[in-house]
Amino acid sequence: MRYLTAGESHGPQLTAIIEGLPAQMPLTAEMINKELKRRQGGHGRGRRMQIEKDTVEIVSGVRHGKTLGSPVALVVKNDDWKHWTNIMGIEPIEDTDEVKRQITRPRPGHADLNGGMKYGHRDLRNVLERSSARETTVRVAVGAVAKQLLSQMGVEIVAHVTEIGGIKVNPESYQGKTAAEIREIVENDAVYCADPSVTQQMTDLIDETKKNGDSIGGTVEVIVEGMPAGIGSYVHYDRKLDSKIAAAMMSINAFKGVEFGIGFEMARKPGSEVHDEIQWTEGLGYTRKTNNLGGFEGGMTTGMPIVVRGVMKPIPTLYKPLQSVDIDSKEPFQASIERSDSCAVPAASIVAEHVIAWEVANALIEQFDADQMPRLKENLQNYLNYTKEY
Ligand code: EPS
Repeated sequence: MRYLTAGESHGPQLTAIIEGLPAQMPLTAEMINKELKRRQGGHGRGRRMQIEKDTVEIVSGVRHGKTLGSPVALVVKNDDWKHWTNIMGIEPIEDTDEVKRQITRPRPGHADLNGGMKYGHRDLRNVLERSSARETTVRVAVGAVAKQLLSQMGVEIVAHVTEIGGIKVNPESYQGKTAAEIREIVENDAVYCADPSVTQQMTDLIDETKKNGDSIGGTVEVIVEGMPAGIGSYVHYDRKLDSKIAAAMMSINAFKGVEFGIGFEMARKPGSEVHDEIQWTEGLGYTRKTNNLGGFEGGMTTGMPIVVRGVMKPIPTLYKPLQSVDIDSKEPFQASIERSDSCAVPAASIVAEHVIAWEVANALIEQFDADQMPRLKENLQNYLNYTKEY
């Protein structure tokens, strides 16, 4: 499967085209809208989220609630567009106030300066409109389609926030819980945290940060349950599924690092305390005593849950701006102030869940004959039976 997205943050709409979905998969806009709403939530979001009520329109590839096997096109309209029709107008405009309101003071940490140099833009709005995390809306819509495929295959995926600005969850609080149980907790939590005992501290810190005109980052974790062993490949670097997942995590705006299982802790432990011992039981097949490697060996799934975390830097748009340089005068100035969120880590956890859902669904589609949903399910079941007895 593959997909492409298009759209500027304050343009008329976001668009995605997905190619390669199996036919006969149930799909409705309602399934996608539920996820779009979750992405808009989470304590720390700014005023834009009160303007937008993201909903998707499926404009091709689906008939009477089921996929046709043809490309699926998704559209999410930007409600804010009505306030930006001049500044973001598609047609050429005269030298009006809008043209004079150019952005020439790049924000440190954003794509502004490097993007301006790359494409030769003197108005940095031409960069920030596309580099904005607004684009993640339509990637969540695409991921929601992938999640629909996963749910048909018995694969469950959930994301949760594990740290905000130094306040960490206690993993023992959700240890042993299934992805579905974690989802239940997260969906009722203000910062999408699976350990509600730290929620208040996190929301207080976000409020305090906002008051100071600052921003904070954090970490999110994605758990995928129900993946069979041997998905992905060890034979070539670009077929390793863990590397694709890592790339997907890094593709989320403001993400700077990824780890699987016990992650960077592996650097501090001997092999005997890292590798997951193998066992076999009648009915269950092969399992591991631990899951320190986060569900991957040799670029392939082990059959244990996939556990992957990503770190998000603090959002670079600050109400208390940092030092920058005006690209016209070359004089030192404070960076531009744009409306922004003080913390988008909870929202980013939803994005992480969806971009990883896409990679996992795509890996299943690549592994099995997947032109139509019933055959895909049958192939997966046969493969699961085979791996148990292998
Ligand atoms: C963003 C800036 C803010 C965020 C936006 C991402 O938008 P605006 O400039 O319109 O206030 O709200 O996020 C979204 C619109 C969204 O849907 O997540 C940025 O600069 O990246």
